[in-house]
Amino acid sequence: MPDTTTRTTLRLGVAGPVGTGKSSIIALICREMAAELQLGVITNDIYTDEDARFLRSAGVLDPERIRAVETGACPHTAIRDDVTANLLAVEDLEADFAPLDVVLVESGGDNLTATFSPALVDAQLFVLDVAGGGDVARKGGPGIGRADLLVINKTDLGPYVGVDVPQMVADGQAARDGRPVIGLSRTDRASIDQLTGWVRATLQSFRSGGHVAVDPGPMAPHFHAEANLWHAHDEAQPHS
Ligand SMILES: Nc1nc2c(ncn2[C@@H]2O[C@H](COP(=O)(O)OP(=O)(O)O)[C@@H](O)[C@H]2O)c(=O)[nH]1
Ligand SMILES: [Mg+2]
Repeated sequence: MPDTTTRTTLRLGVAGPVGTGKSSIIALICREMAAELQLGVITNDIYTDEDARFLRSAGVLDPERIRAVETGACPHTAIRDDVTANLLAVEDLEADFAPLDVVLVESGGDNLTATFSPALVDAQLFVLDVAGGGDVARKGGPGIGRADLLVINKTDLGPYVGVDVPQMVADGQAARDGRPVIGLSRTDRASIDQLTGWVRATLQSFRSGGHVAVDPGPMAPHFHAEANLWHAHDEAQPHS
């Protein structure tokens, strides 16, 4: 478990499937909050540093504060089973730019059920998008059910993809036992304010000792085409 008694930098994970808007949300938080908070970013790409390059080119943060961890074929492993490379990257960034308020860690996003280990992040948000279909929120899973925040992104696309956004948000809420859900769009100012308000409140609660890092739980068994093997990732059977 991270030592939250001596750290003042909140490590915030952003997980969710590819294309749901993780990099965009990190860019949004940087754009909205960089004047108020000292921020850093770690990305987890499979073979490239594409997410880091996208974020640097967005011009919302000093490019030096954005670093990529290249994770190989299994990005969920690097945020869950063996977090060493990520932890070193986070610690280096925190040391180089001390004192940071928040380090955002983007997951590689290879799997609907991949979540962060509490050994790496203090809090995590899980991102779904409206374009992925209204029924995804109902499917549950560790990230949807137990991440600190569920973001249902791209609500502006609802009318174009035939998704009832309020229903999708309600389904997310039903899966979460009272944990927060935000329906987000980069075109909806009120939703952006909700997101930055959540980041602010989570940092405050982390620093006052009121926040406990939770493990959303192991990911679902899944298939690795390259290894031609099924894996069940859990504590008893770590990834090899
Ligand atoms: N319509 C719409 N598109 C969005 C929104 N946020 C992100 N996107 C788009 O979704 C695509 C994937 O975003 P990205 O941040 O790269 O997703 P990631 O793979 O989860 O990091 C990009 O084309 C973004 O421009 C939004 O609020 N509304
Ligand atoms: Mg990305």
